[in-house]
Parts: sequence; structure tokens; C-alpha cells
Amino acid sequence: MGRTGRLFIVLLFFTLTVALTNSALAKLIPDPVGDTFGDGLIDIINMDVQFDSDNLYISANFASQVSEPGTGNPYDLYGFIDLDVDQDPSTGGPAWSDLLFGASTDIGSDYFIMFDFTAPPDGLVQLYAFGTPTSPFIDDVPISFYTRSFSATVPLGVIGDDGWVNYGAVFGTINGPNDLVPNDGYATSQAVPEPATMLLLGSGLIGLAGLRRSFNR
Ligand SMILES: [Ca+2]
Ligand SMILES: [Ca+2]
Ligand SMILES: [Ca+2]
Repeated sequence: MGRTGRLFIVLLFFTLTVALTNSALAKLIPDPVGDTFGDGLIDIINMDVQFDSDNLYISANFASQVSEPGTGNPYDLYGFIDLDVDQDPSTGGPAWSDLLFGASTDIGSDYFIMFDFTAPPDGLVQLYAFGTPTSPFIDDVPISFYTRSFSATVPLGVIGDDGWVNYGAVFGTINGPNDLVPNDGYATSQAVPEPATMLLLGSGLIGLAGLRRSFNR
């Protein structure tokens, strides 16, 4: 194997290392199947909150079907996502799982997203800032529902955050909560893969192609 071939192997190794690091970053927060309560219709499988320089991207997968609140489907998804944007339990308020179940999540919820109990299905859920005695409405958050998942996008400009947040969520039906994620404690947001990493991954794949060529020669 010539010098070019060795260079390709080094490139490939570096690329695999970077790819593995990124798959660790993109790991979903898992939640057990079958750990529901109440009417048990909504069962969270996992949840993920990632950020880039512009947005927080919030998504969750469910064992059950889910639909946007307000459609009248039994699987219409209701609930709350708590966002501790300064990762400080002493600012903001208690998480909804603490309020509803006496959990102790160590979240100081500065903002929460409510899956609205009254709005028609309009592709939006509502962002509130924690406050006493009332929590002011901040903005609508665009959300897309798929058969067993949803994905919502919160502009960082709205919550004034650097992208790192602690979060937790409670989901259920219109009849009440069914599942918490995480069950005890909180999860922390992650960065989405950077374009520079994608470039490295791309150059590694080109390297792999080159390596095959040099072997075939
Ligand atoms: Ca679950
Ligand atoms: Ca806080
Ligand atoms: Ca759970």
C-alpha cells in the first residue's frame, strides 16, 4: 500500500472516531415501555432535546399513536415540558412532575411548554415563563405530529438561552397524565452535529472510496 493508502486509513480512523463521538451526543433519553399510569394510553419511549445556534429542537417517541391536542382523538397528546434554561434549580419554579406527583427532579423550571387544553389543532403548542401568581404566555411554538412522535422547534431568541437546558416532561391524555420522562431527575440538552464534523465525515467517506480504489489497483 502506498503513502496515499495509509493516509486514507488515518483519515478513515479519524472519521470513525468523530462519528462515534457524535452518535454518543445524539443519544436519546430512553424511557421504559409499560411504565404508564392513569388510563395508560400514552407511553413515552424516549425523548431528545438538541440545540444549534438558532433553535432548541424537542422531540419524543411513543409506543402508542399520538395526535395533536384538540382533534378529539383518544390519543390527543396533553402535557408539559419543563425547561430549566439556566440549569439552576433555585430559579424558576418546580417541574410539573414535582407539582403533580411529588417527584423531586431538581429542575428550576424557567419556561414550560403546554400542550394546550383548549386550542384547536393548529400546529402550535404554547410556551410560558414560570411566574407567580400567574405564568405569562410567551409565544407559540411550532410542532409537527407524526404517527408515534412529535417534533417542536423553540427559537433560542425567545427563551434567551445559550442552548444548554435541563428538561423533563409529563405526557398523557385529556383525562390526565400517563408517563414521565425521565422518571426521576432530569435530562440535559445536546448539540446537533456541527457542519465541520459533517465535512470530516464526508472527506472520510471519500477517503474510503480512494482506499478501495488503491486496493483494487
Ligand atoms: Ca414509558
Ligand atoms: Ca432555573
Ligand atoms: Ca416514564
